Amino acid sequence: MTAKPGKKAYWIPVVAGFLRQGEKVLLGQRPETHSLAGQWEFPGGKIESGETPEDALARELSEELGIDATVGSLKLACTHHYGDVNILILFYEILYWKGEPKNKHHLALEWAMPEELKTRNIPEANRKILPKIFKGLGVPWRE
Ligand code: DGT
Repeated sequence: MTAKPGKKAYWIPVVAGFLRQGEKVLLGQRPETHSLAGQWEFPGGKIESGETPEDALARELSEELGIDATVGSLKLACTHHYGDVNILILFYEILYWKGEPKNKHHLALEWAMPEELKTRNIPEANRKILPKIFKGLGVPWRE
C-alpha cells in the first residue's frame, strides 16, 4: 500500500533481537492483550523518542526477558504495513547477555530451531522475509 497523496505516512520504528542457544533461536509468543496476539516473534519492541536503536533493544530485552544484553550487529531491516501503520523493523544479533532469559512479558518463551519458523504462526512482516531471516541467523534456506 502506498500513502495517499497529501497524507503523511505514519511510521513506527521497531527493533528485535536474534538470541541463540546452540542452533536454536529465542522466540516469544505475543500476549493476548497486544496486536498480533499469539504470534511468535523475536523479542523486542518500539523505539521510544530519544533512544538509539541499540538502547531501545537493550531496554526491551531487559523488560521482556530480564537480561542485560550487549546489542551486536545490525543483521537485517525490513518494512511492513498493518492497515494504516507502517513499521520499520531492525533485527540485531545478540551474542552476549548477563542473566538467564525469563518470561516477563510473553505468553510463552521458547528456544526453537530456525526451521520451525516455516510452520509457526509468525507476523506477516517476518514471514515475507523468512529467507533473509535465515541468512541473518546464518542458517541455509531450503524451500
Ligand atoms: P501493539 O503492537 O500496539 O500491540 O504494541 P506492542 O507494545 O505489543 O508492540 P511492540 O512494542 O511489540 O511493537 C512491535 C511491533 O512490531 C508490533 O506491531 C509487532 C511488530 N513485529 C513484527 N515482527 C516482529 C518481531 O519479530 N519482533 C517484535 N518485537 N515485533 C515485531
